[in-house]
Amino acid sequence: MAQIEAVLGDITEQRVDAIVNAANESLTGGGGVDGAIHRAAGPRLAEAGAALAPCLPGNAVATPAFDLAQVKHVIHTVGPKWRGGGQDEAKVLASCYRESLLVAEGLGVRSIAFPAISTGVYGYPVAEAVSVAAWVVRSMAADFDLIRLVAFDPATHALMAEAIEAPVVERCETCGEVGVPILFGLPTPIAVAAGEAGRLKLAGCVVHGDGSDPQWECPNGHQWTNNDPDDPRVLVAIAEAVDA
Ligand code: AR6
Repeated sequence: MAQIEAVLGDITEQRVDAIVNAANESLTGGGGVDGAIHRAAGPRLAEAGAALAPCLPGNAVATPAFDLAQVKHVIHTVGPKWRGGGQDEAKVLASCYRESLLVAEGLGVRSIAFPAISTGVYGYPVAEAVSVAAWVVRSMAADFDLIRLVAFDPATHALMAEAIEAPVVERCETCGEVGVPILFGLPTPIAVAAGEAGRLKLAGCVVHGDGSDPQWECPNGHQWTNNDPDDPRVLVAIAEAVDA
């Protein structure tokens, strides 16, 4: 299970296997953190990026880190532009973190640092953005040694520190009680113990996988789903229930 931390600093100064770049679709550089990474990595980064472009919002691709000697890989992802929140911005942003971690995993990366994707030029409200970031990295922490969220200003840093510690609280819409996550499939002995202790609900092996499966159950037996089969909060809740 990775250590997850929030630090205040410059992403180009992190000593990790991979850093993530908040890029644009051209992958040839830009302003903000993208500009800083391209300046530090040198002109070969833009050449390597151009060969892989375009990278659509929510996707991620890797290049070498070139002149950034303390880092092996730069993983480029393109965040969503904020358009008020009704254009699937949260899903695209979650995808940026998920896809970057999947690319990293494929490269054998054990430690990785992320900037606050989309919170600069792309205008995503910082509190909401770092909350999405924290849920996704927490849901995928098992595959890494270190996941670091790097803030460039103290306010973002404070929000990141809060988000990585935030408890999962999911309330039943029917009765208001706090729900526990539902785990499908054959449970491990530890999951059976967590189920017996009431920290999660064990369900059967019949899964539809189309978003209709319930994800939460309250003490009064109400079950519900938020219609997002990839909701990282469910995965975090299950991991924490089993780990407790
Ligand atoms: N280290 C860590 N974080 C940084 C650094 C740094 N050196 N510099 C800036 N930040 P932004 P976006 C923070 O605008 O919103 C580019 O032009 C910054 O304070 O870099 O995803 C691309 O080419 C903010 O919190 O990225 C795209 O066109 C965060 O990084 C567009 O901007 C993200 O700000 C992408 O916009």
